[in-house]
Order: sequence, then structure tokens, then C-alpha cells
Amino acid sequence: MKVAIVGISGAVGQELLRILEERNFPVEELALFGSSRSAGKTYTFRGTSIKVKQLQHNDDFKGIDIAFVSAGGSTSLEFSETITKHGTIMIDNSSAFRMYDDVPLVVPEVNPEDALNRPRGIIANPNCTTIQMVVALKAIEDITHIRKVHVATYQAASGAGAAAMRELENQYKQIVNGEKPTIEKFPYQLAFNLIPQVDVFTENGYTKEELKMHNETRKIMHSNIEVSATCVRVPVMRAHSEATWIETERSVPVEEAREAFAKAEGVVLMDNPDKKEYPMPLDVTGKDEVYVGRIRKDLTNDKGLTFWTVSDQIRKGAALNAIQIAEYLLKQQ
Ligand code: 11C
Repeated sequence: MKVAIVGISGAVGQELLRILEERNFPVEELALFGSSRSAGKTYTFRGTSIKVKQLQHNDDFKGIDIAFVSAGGSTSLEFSETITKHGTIMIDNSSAFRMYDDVPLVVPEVNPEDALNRPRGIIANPNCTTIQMVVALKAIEDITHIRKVHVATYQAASGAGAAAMRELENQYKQIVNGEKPTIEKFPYQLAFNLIPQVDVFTENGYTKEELKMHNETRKIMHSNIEVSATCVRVPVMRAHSEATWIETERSVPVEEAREAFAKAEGVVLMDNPDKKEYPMPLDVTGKDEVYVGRIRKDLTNDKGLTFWTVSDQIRKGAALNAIQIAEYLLKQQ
């Protein structure tokens, strides 16, 4: 495969490079693209140094089979035509195309076959909070329909990018040194704090991030499921956590839910309260799966279950999911 990464200098771009190497993805040739700031830098892939090209409106994508694009929504919108015009499949990590009817939105554990119908040559990678939630929901949806979800997220700094991760680290250093923390990427100081706002507010009082969880989940699961989310940024470096309450069509005993999670694709069950075992961001960082724990009945609803998930935002929440989509396409050839 001739492969391109667009947005190579970002946190997701760097993880894409690592995962392609780690999973031995069949890369015959790799092209790296970035902004004018990144152009000319070099990155190493399988021992070979590759120079970053500036993303431009030209024929650089001719002959490239798959382009992993993670350079922000406006870049995706501006360059999708340039990237796909010679037949390159664009796997887009931004939110730009996710809700387009002619662009599939894919999580390989849930709806891989949707990736096969892509009239524009674009496949969208969902938002990180949605990805980890639907991987867990699929386990239960397979045994009974899920009607409603309430979810509260605990989102790491990594969701806001590499510079935001550095900002969080610097804020801790600055505060410990008695200095005023620098605030650029987040609306407020994140160190020693949490911020109940991810992305911008919309007219109904929900943020865009919260509405993504509703809309994207329905599209991926082909379901009338309703999702009400509260998304919160927490001072964690790179794994998102979610507290989730679901209402199902029939009542599901905790043991049955545990069994369903235990055998679900892409899920690791970690639920031993007796031993104080449950997923935490520090332990899940660098892992591929969605970890599920704290499974119990919702005390307010006989048809309700509640559980806790954690997943590495840069891997399954972004780069890994994109590469799994490409792996699925390869298997279909
Ligand atoms: C965050 N979920 O944690 C966001 C990042 O729609 O792709 C990803 C935003 C998106 O800040």
C-alpha cells in the first residue's frame, strides 16, 4: 500500500506513524504531509528518514492508496478534493464530514461494513468520546436494544492536541514553582482543576462535543438510541474516561452484562471491586482496547445499568481506529 499521513507533527499524526510500524501495516511507500511549519522536518519510519512535504493543491496524492488525515476540520474540508481526486481513500479524523450522508462513520468493532460504501472516497473517524462509548455499547446492544444513554466524560488533555498536553504539564511545573500558569489551549487553568466545557456551546446549552456523542452514536449504531452527555476536561494526560448509564429494552442482570463485555471485540473487562480493580487512565494509556469496569444495576431504573470505561484517546480514540478501518478494507480486497 502507498500510504500518506496528513498532519504528521500532531499528536495523532505521530501515533499513526508508530502504530503503522507496530502493527506491521503493509506500507510500501509512506508520504508525510504537514503545514508550512512542519514542511522539511524529518521523521523516521522503519529506520528510514522521511521528509515532510507541505500540503498543497497539486497531484502529490496520485498513486497513494490511503491517506490518514488529522490536521483539523478546515484542512480536511479544503483538501478533501485534492486528496481523493485520483482515487485515494481519505480516512479523516476531523469532525468535518462525519454527519454527511455520503460519508460513512466507522468503528470497526461496530459497523465495519459501512466503510465499503464511500461515494466521496472519504471515511470519517468518529470523535474519541463516541468511539470508546460505542465499542462498549455494542456489547450490550448485541443482547438487547439500548434505548437511552446518560454519559459524563472525563476527557484528557490529549483531546486538545500535543500543545495542550504540554500546556497541562507546564501548568503543574509553573504552579509548583510559584509562577502564574500559562493558559492558551484551554479556557481556564486545567492543572488542579477540571473544566465542564469541551468544544463550543450550542443554542440548546449543550456543547458541540456533547451533541457529537448523540448524533455520531446514532449514525454508527444505525439506532434510534438517545444520548445525553456532559463532557468535562480533566487534568489527565491522554486517556479519556466515561461514566455511562444505559436503559435497555429488557432488564439485563449484571452477570449477563459482564459476560457480554468479556467476550466483546475490542473490550477488556476489568471489574473486580473486591480487589479494587477498575480501569484508570494511567493504566490504560498506551493500550488498544476499551476497558470496562464498575458494572452495576442503576438503582433508579430496573432496566438500567451503569458502568465505567477508559480508553487511550490518541490510540483507539483516533489513530488506532483509523488504522483498523484501513486494515478492514485491506481484508476485503
Ligand atoms: C477532545 N474529543 O477531547 C475532543 C477531540 O471532533 O475530533 C476531538 C475532536 C473531534 O477535545
